[in-house]
Amino acid sequence: MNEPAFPPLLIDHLRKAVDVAVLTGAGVSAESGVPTFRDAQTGLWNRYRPEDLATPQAFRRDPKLVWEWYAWRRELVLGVSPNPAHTALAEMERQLERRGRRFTLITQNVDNLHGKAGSSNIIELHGNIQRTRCFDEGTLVESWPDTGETPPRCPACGGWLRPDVVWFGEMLPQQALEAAWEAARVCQVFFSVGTSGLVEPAASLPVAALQAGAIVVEVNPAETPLTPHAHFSLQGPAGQILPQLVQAVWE
Ligand code: BV8
Repeated sequence: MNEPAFPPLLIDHLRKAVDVAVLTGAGVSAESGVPTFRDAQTGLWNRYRPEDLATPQAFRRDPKLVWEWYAWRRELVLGVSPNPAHTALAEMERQLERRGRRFTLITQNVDNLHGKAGSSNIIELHGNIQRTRCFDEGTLVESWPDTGETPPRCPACGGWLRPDVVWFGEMLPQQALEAAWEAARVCQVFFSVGTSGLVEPAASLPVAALQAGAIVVEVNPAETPLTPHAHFSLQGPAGQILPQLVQAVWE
């Protein structure tokens, strides 16, 4: 007889769960062809570390370089599609909601691929690369005149425009962070998918779930600081594991 693909206890927890929360990181978009942060940055950008570019200091020091890095990433993610990991998470949400259960997707990613895949209850902890805001006023800006300047200028105040993402050393959006803590505290099952668990405060969400008594499931081909604490560690690519898990539990 074939080994069950998943521990029956995990399947049982998921079938009984009223609230399920998922935290995703760059690994969930890896199979869409989006480089993760821990991979060497491909092409033009392999001589910079993200931590050295994704900061307000880097932007003030060289706004053109930082704007161009994000423009390159924006183009890259516009050209890729959600992979089976994204679609499985959207399906998990549908399966739970049709049973009157609750599903919350908390993402560190700024690539908009969960939204493209059909997920709806998404908490964007670190913003979204498809949105642009004024560096000085903080207001979202949908369009701006092409003056040939890089970065472009805010039409309202003339200040620089920047991507609507959270940089290192910047506070996370308060409402998003509070909703994420709440989801981690109330859920019965918490997934950590495709994240190295090195960036705070996102990395503390699975710990908060553990402390609140949730079953924690990690989906990652590699070990992370969370692995020894997770109840279930599903080692492999999310694009393979998640569709199989959704099928085993709900179909
Ligand atoms: C904050 C948006 C309060 C932008 C990102 C000292 C000074 C100042 C701050 C700090 C400090 N020490 C610590 C901090 C806090 C700091 C921090 O955590 N630093 C780290 C480096 C130690 N955090 C912050 O600054 C946060 N703000 O704390 O505010 C404050 C304010 C002032 C001063 C102090 C505190 C803001 C953090 C948000 C930064 N913005 N992104 C952008 O995208 O450009 S972070 C960015 O990097 C991502 O969003 C994500 O969070 C992180 C990358 O992590 P992962 O997503 O996990 O990706 P990674 O590549 O690391 O791992 C991929 C994983 O996938 C791997 O495990 C791999 O095995 C796996 N994988 C690969 N393939 C697959 C797979 N898994 C499944 N399937 C596959 N196929």
